[in-house]
Amino acid sequence: MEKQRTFVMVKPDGVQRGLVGGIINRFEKKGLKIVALKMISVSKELAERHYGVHKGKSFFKPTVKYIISSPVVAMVLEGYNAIDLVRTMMGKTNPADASSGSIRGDFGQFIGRNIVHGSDGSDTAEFEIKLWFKPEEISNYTRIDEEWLVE
Ligand code: IDP
Ligand code: MG
Repeated sequence: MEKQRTFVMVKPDGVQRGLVGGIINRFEKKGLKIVALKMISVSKELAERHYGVHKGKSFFKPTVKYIISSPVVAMVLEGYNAIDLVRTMMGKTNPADASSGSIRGDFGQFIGRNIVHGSDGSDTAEFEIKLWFKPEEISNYTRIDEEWLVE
């Protein structure tokens, strides 16, 4: 398994519904390491760049409006297979189709209020980490439980 970094965001509905701690706790308990973390009120420009691949689609404008509607909590998580692992833990895009036990499956009901974002591949992760964080906002450190996490 490859060590990776991925960009994760608790979206405005997650912040407003008091789900930030519970969501971060799931990732921490799984063994993912937080290497960057901040709350941001997102500008329209940043939201449009983040969702740039969806420009022109019917949900682009409403999604940008959603992301800028209230602060978000942005983070970089590190771990083995972190990109796919976070996607699995988030569940399918539409919470109505997401499995119970996943974040979207447990906490959401509507596709346009799906609580959490995670990068969908290594190129996307690199792009999104650079877009949301300055290099000095990312910490390189060893967690004391790392040797007990890995086989
Ligand atoms: P993902 O977040 O699971 O990667 P994408 O297909 O990349 O899903 O869509 C990005 C985001 O746009 C979704 O998380 C959701 O917030 C929003 N979105 C996608 N499709 C729809 C839709 O059909 N209606 C409303 N919002 C949507
Ligand atoms: Mg996506």
